[in-house]
Amino acid sequence: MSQKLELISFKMCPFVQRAVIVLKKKNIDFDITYIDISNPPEWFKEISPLGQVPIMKVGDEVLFESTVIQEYVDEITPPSLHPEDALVKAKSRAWMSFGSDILFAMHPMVTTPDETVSNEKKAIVLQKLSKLEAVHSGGTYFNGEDFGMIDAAYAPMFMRMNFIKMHTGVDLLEATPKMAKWSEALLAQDFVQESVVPELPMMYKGMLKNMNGFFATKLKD
Ligand SMILES: N[C@@H](CCC(=O)N[C@@H](CS)C(=O)NCC(=O)O)C(=O)O
Repeated sequence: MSQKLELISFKMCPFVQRAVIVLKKKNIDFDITYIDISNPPEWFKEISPLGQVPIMKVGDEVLFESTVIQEYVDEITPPSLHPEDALVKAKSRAWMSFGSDILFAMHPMVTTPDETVSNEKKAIVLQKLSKLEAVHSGGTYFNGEDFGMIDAAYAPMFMRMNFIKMHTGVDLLEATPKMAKWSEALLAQDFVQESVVPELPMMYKGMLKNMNGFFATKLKD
């Protein structure tokens, strides 16, 4: 690799974390710059096409969209973390995209003050998890015993589900045992634990409290 990669991040963002996991799993040296996404600097607004993190600077070029960044990092640092078989790889990519929909339902589930809306979002999350349960290999990771790109895409979601369980007692994985086992295997990996700032569990609790949504009423102590 000729140039050092630079990831632009927001500490709480699960999408940025996907790319960080791939970079760490592959032992790639990279820079990370944190911004406050609710008050982004001018230089960020100028270079981020959607005004979202993650973006990745590659020399003078800018990449956006977490899974695209994941794929780019994987492609320039062979061997790939994707399965070799084209069909298995295509299916993995489809289920990676499915994971983004779960993250998009989880955020309003915990932040809306409206109990009915929160319950509706929770039902969406649980229904999607049961679909995922049906297609999971039953092995340590999604496709079997090898950690892959799809595992990097889902680990940030499981980390946040674990924070929710830890801080509110709500266990989103209680009806999906393969998901619970998968989560445990992913969260035990050093490169997953080291893909976030150490204070993230407390930041997540602070976010639940500050957003004052329905899940704030469930916070322990
Ligand atoms: N589809 C995007 C989603 C990224 C995303 O939603 N990032 C959030 C932070 S976690 C963001 O930048 N939000 C600011 C905004 O949408 O204005 C991806 O996968 O990279």
